[in-house]
Amino acid sequence: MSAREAKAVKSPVERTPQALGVQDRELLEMYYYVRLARAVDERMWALQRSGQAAFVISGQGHEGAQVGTVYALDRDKDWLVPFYRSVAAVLVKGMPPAEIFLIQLSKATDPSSGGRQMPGHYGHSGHKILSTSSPVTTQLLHADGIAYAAKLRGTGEICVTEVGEGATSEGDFHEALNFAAVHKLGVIFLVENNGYAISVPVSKQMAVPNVSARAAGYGMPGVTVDGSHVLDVYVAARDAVARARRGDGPTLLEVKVPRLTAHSSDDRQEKYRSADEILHTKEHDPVHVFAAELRAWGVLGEAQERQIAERVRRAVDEGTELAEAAPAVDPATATRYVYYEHDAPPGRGR
Ligand SMILES: Cc1ncc(C[n+]2csc(CCOP(=O)(O)OP(=O)(O)O)c2C)c(N)n1
Ligand SMILES: [Mg+2]
Repeated sequence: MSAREAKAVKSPVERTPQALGVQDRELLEMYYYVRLARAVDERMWALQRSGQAAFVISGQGHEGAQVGTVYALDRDKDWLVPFYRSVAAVLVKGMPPAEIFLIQLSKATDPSSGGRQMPGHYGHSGHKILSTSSPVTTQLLHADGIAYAAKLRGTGEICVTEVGEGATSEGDFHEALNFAAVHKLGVIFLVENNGYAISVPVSKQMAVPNVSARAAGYGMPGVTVDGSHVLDVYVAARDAVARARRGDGPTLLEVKVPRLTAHSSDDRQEKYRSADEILHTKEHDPVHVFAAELRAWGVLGEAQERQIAERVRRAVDEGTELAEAAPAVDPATATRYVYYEHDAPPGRGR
């Protein structure tokens, strides 16, 4: 075990999976998704750098926060209202890598928008993933709407929505949290705090160290967890899900995560982050920290590691091939869903 891994296994919360009632099978499934999300993300960059995709907005570093949280949902019944870094979240919710690459390549069969949205704007009606808008923080109000409808209809569905810490400065954040708390809605507000809003550090965004401190002002629990420790995220999310399911209302779950890439493929983070900081951020990489923890708990051996790596490699390669072979969008349909089409089939442009 390297010095970095030895440091990593000392979780601030010395809790074991057994004590928390989490089975090895569940931990290994979460680890698979963490690894899958990283590999899908790396492939997205390769597609962009080779000129096939226009743009990448990465989830690298956010995998532990998203896998730990979405894994706590009933993935068939509940809803996800994602943001642009939600690669891991949409995978856990059921979107296969091939569909992520269809979105990335803006193909006609892209399930989010048929090639109409920018890459990173995830949505999938079949998997109960709400379509993503470009203005940050609007999605929190959509999550409230979903949870309010579920409450009125008595369906028992709950909703996770994701947002960055910078976006919590928007007025929509206040409105969404206040409304959810007043009406005791089953929403989990997952704030993925990666320390930056593009180039703006969190210290210029807010005068409190943790976003979760704001929860008290709305009358809901606020929790801050280290996103490198996936088990800790999962346990916090499990508590929030149980509270929402009981009808006791929303939770503000802040997960501190490392931003392991530039903001997007259009950004150069070396302009505003020192080389030293970029290097040290890697110490919090959830892929390595979680793997070290699983080994220390005796959950992950070499054979399983190899098996998981092979499964991930196959899923990413097959997904890329499927997406690359898929048909491009027909330019003649560019205005579809924007303007009324007289001769469109029912449901198209009407
Ligand atoms: C309303 C609005 N303002 C500004 C932007 C441009 N913008 C896109 S992402 C972003 C930074 C958001 O930072 P944060 O919420 O911390 O999320 P992160 O990208 O760090 O995950 C900004 C300012 C936008 N999309 N919408
Ligand atoms: Mg941020």
